[in-house]
Amino acid sequence: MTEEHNADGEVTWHPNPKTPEFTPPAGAVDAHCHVFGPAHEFPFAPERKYTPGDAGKDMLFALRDHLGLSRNVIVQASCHGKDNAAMVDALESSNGMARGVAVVAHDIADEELDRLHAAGVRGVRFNFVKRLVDATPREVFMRTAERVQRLGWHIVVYFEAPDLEDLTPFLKTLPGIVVVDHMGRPDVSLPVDGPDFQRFVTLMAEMPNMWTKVSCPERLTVAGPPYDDVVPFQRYLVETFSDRVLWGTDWPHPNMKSHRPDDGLLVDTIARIAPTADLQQALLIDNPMRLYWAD
Ligand code: 0GY
Repeated sequence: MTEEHNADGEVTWHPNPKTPEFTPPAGAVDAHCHVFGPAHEFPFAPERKYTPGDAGKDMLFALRDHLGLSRNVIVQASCHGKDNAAMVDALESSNGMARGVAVVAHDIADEELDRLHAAGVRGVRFNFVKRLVDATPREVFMRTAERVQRLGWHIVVYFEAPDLEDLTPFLKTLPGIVVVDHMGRPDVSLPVDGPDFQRFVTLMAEMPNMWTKVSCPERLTVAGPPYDDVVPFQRYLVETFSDRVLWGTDWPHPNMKSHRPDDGLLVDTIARIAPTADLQQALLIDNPMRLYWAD
């Protein structure tokens, strides 16, 4: 362990990411990032499975500007449980340049959902990753999914590839738009055209209401930066489902142990995963604007 690691042995975010060589088109959206604390103001949840370092809104907005991005979608992370206060505070400080995805209890009051909507929340996240959260029964998630339809919210689901087969019937019955985090976390040591990744591709083809984030190469990679082993998976989805893909940094990269991701390098991968101006426009602007800033 070095000074770069926190008490849980996790590496912290990169303190001075490179200036990207790739210049994002004006108005580009980082559609998957988080805020952590600061803990003295926004304490972490007692039931959390990891304790990150403070990585608050000011750091996020400075990073956005450094990377040449314009907007953020801030996704409630498991370390803050169902207390969305840090995320909502960031939305309210963003001059309309950030939207949010919340984690809520099934019995949350309608008035509280309205308050989250007014702050800029446009989706709710269901986390199925066992190392991050205790399991929630599917019927509880379904009830929440039905309740947020009146607000036009979408559902963000986070699961790992081995769970896809079991989850498929549930995913198919979710109402509205369903956004899959991090491409369903494929095993990138397997071929892009092999049965594992193609199971996810087939589901995307069968479900016109399913979108995905071509994010998280830092966590999926076996080879390490510059993520040559993940880019083919991202590019495949961008080229096949160009109007249903989102991109995000995943800053501040919770639970990373292998290396400290450089967010400038992550921006540089965009040119490889979306090789034309039209694909970049869809991935970075048109798609996230349609999903998060339609109203
Ligand atoms: C991510 C991925 C992770 C963590 C969370 O909610 C979370 O704590 O999503 C992870 O550890 O894979 O999207 O940030």
